Amino acid sequence: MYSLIKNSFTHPLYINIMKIKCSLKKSLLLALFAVAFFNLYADNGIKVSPKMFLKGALGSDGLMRDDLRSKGLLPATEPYSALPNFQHYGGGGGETVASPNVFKTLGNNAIVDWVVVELRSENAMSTPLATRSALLQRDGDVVDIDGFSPIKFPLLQGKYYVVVRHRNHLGVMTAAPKNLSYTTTLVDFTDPTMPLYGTNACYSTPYYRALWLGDTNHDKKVVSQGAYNDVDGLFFQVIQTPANTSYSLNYILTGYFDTDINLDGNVIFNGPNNDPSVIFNQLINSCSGTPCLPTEQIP
Ligand SMILES: [Ca+2]
Ligand SMILES: [Ca+2]
Ligand SMILES: [Ca+2]
Repeated sequence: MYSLIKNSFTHPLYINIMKIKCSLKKSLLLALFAVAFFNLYADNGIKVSPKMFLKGALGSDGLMRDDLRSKGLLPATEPYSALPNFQHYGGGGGETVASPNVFKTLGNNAIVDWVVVELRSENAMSTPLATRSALLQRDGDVVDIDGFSPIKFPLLQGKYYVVVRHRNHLGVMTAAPKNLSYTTTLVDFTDPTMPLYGTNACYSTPYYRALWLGDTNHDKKVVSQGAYNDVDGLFFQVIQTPANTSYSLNYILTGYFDTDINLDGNVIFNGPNNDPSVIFNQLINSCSGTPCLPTEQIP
């Protein structure tokens, strides 16, 4: 009997079965480890660090003004979900600043406004896959709700078109999909050498680029006069403000409004620092010195 048991343990069939079992155990352990490792990174998602300028806020010092922040006008929650002609995708929307201290940072990293970062699959460039509301610093860095981290998307590593948008500027998209991974990738929309999708997609000089300003009515075009122009809404808003009892064209309406084209916290129709004048100035100096009517180039 003992010999029979001993022989069965040393039988080649038994040894082969044990080898297969060990090998399966090893494979299972490796698979579990791989899943855990993947989840660890996938939890954080792919990371992108866009850089962009808004023409309406950009000064000659290469920084954007942060008057909305310094005047206490920035909303704690992103404004995009409430906008007409705007939709969030893939879990985006409802982002709120991590702490009131985020709006207390001064200098180059002070917050200018809320923006939106959007990703599109390399196989479907016309369809948004995921959006995320984010914060824009004075020096152009687009950061997460904590005021400094890169933007995270719950997506797998791969190639994506990157889009950036602002509530009264025209959005832009990269001409080619970008390799995005679990480590941060910089996508610099201020760099005049980075190809963008479309023609005259943004204001461009040999030294920098900035998103076209002035789409106060959110129709993806900047129009100074005639049908569907971006100035009439501003005019009526100023005239119809209840506090403007004398219907003055020079009334200064203070607040967080899409009609505040230069983002200084005031909607001004007529007089010093008025908002329509920045649309007219852009029109004159628009496409390489030739006047053009900017139209959003995102497919
Ligand atoms: Ca910065
Ligand atoms: Ca418009
Ligand atoms: Ca203004």
